[in-house]
Order: sequence, then C-alpha cells, then structure tokens
Amino acid sequence: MPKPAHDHPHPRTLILVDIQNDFLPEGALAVPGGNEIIQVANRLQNRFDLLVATQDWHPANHSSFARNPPHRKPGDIVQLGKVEQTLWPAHCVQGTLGAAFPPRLIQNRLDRIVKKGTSTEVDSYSAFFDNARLKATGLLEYLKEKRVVEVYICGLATDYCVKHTALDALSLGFKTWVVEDACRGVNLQPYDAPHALQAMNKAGIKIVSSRHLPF
Ligand code: VGL
Ligand code: ZN
Repeated sequence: MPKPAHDHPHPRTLILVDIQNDFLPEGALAVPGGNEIIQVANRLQNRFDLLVATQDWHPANHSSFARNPPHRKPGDIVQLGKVEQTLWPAHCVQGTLGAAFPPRLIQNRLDRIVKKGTSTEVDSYSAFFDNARLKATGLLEYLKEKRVVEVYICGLATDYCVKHTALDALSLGFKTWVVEDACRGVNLQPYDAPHALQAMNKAGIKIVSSRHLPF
C-alpha cells in the first residue's frame, strides 16, 4: 500500500493532464492513441502519494473554438490580445460528456481536480496559469501547501497542455518529470510531440518511461 500523502514530508506527486473523453480518438479534439495511456496512467497512480488531475473546462463560447467569432477553421492561428491562439474544434465544454473523465480512468484516489480554460477570452494550456498569464489556477498554492518538491506529469496532449504544464512546473521550481509513455500528442505537424519532448528535455525536464521510474 502506498503511504498516505500526509505521512510523507514531500509527497510523490502525479499530475494527470486533460485525460478527457474529447481528447480520446472518438472525441471532438481527437489525440491519436489517446486511449492507450489510460491503462498506463491507472497503473502509475499506485506509485504516487498525491494525485492531481486537470480538466480542460471551456465555456461554449470559448475564444479557442473555430466555430465562434471570428469564425475561422481549426488549425488557424489568430491573435487574442497579446497571445497567438491556435483554433480548435469545440471541445471540453463545461459539464458535457466530452469534458468528463473516461470511465476507465481510475478516479477514486484523485486528491485535487484543477479546471482550466474557463475564461472565454483566454486559453490555458498550462495547469498553473492561462496563456496570457493573467490568472493562476490555484495549483501552485495547493502543491506548496502539500510541500511538493517534485512532480511527475502525464496525459494529453504532449505538444500542448503536457508541455506547457511541465515548463511552468519547472520554472516554478519543481523538479519535473514527464512520463512519456503515458502521454500522446495531437501532432498537427508531424513530429510535434517528439519535438515537444526534446524541448522539454532541453529546458531541464526529465523524460522517463513508466517502466523506469527512479523509485
Ligand atoms: C489541449 C488543445 C486545446 C490539451 C487543450 O489538453 O493539450 N490542446 N485544448
Ligand atoms: Zn482546450
């Protein structure tokens, strides 16, 4: 049995990023092979004391949706205030089945669920801040309160929310690991996911397989 988190001075922490129906192959913003990570993520949970899951949680009029004004097509890039925004098919609308966790994902041990992308005007790839860095989600305070020093990150998608969450975790001072076989990428361009892993590694994030965790 893993030790309960409160017994641990620095709980081993896993952040499960956006493992939601809309990012599975049948979903609105399908991530190829997204379903393959659920088993890996379930098994990983047993190795950690503290489990955080994020949910992309958009209002129906979210500005990252191509269907909303100014009505472009998915993949187009627009300027939202100061930040560039890739437009996506409508996905993970608050309260819909697409935004829910897949039933196969074990959820009864989740300590905290972080919802992000909830403001209409700005997207949030990172679990810590929105893309314009106007607002924090509260995840940083939560991890500090739990005395977390090191985070392991997995989920969907490697080239967007996993990458931005990991880079923010690192820059906020956490020793940061990405469990690569528990991630899949959107790959709008071929090799986006491997390039994202390369960029994360170069920044100082450790890329590891679930079979070779250092504990
Ligand atoms: C994501 C694109 C749009 C992700 C979320 O979870 O990686 N990607 N919204
Ligand atoms: Zn989104």
